[in-house]
Amino acid sequence: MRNALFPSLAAVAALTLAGGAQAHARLVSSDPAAGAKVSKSPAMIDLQFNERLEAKFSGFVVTRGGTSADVGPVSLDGPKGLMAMPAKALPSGAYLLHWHAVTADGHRTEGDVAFSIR
Ligand SMILES: [Cu+2]
Repeated sequence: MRNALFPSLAAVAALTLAGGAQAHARLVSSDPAAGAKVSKSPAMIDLQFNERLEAKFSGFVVTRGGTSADVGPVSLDGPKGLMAMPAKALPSGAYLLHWHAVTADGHRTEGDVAFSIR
């Protein structure tokens, strides 16, 4: 019994680890970049990931001082990217972008990008 059970559990664990590590979306780059101090409101906000995204379940919100900024709607920018335009020029200040991304395996990751406009 023990001999039969052990290999199958090990196989499941190995598959789970391998699949998860390969398929989780990780942020590769953003525009504005994390920590950037840009001189004027960006015309477009763009994020690029290492994996293909599920459009329906991926997106981001932008806030300034805890209040949501008028950015969006968010759409795909290629299979691995998300983009959105501010409805109008964003005022000076510190912004926090919070993204969430779901890949084909259904795994969800999320993170933040802080930037500021001078
Ligand atoms: Cu995954």
